[in-house]
Amino acid sequence: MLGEGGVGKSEDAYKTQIRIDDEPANLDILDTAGQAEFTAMRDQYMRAGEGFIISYSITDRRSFQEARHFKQLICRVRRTVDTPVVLVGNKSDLTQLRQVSVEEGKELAREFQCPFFETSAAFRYYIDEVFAALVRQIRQREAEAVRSGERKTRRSRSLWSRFKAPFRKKQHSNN
Ligand SMILES: Nc1nc2c(ncn2[C@@H]2O[C@H](COP(=O)(O)OP(=O)(O)OP(=O)(O)O)[C@@H](O)[C@H]2O)c(=O)[nH]1
Ligand SMILES: [Mg+2]
Repeated sequence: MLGEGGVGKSEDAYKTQIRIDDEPANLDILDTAGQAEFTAMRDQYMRAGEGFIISYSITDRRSFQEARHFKQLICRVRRTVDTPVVLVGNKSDLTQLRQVSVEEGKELAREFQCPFFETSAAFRYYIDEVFAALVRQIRQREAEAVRSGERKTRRSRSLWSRFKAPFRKKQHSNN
């Protein structure tokens, strides 16, 4: 979960198993902080993550402008433009406070070549769709990697485990 401070990332963060397209998917979501982050840490999780939800708030134009920076960071750290990403405009329930139009969101997603959703974490609108879309992107890349004989996905999984290891003790999850 990437995005400016206050856009609503933490409302969606959890670790769980869900079924997507009749196949189980283990979601292990890292809720990052929008502000005051150590760059070294950010580079680590950007390298380790399998997919990214870039979120902004439709009530905060600044957070929308920041979305592009997060995308650029991902590309730079991973040295590829081909990373599973979903763009999310959150707080869609706050229509009176809207500063970013649906069209602008769609336009940015076209630029990123990724799926786009306007969500309300508060009302759980389109949250499941976001995770399903991200998992589909990840699966698509995995299938392509297998076809081309790469073993990249296994490597990125172990990177993720290593990255998460120091945090595990603090969590109440049982692995
Ligand atoms: N109305 C409305 N409020 C929301 C929504 N999502 C989050 N909020 C509220 O927005 C505020 C910020 O949400 P957080 O989840 O803490 O934001 P964050 O992106 O995690 O922010 P940082 O942790 O500072 O990076 C909280 O008061 C949430 O209750 C939403 O969809 N609609
Ligand atoms: Mg947060």
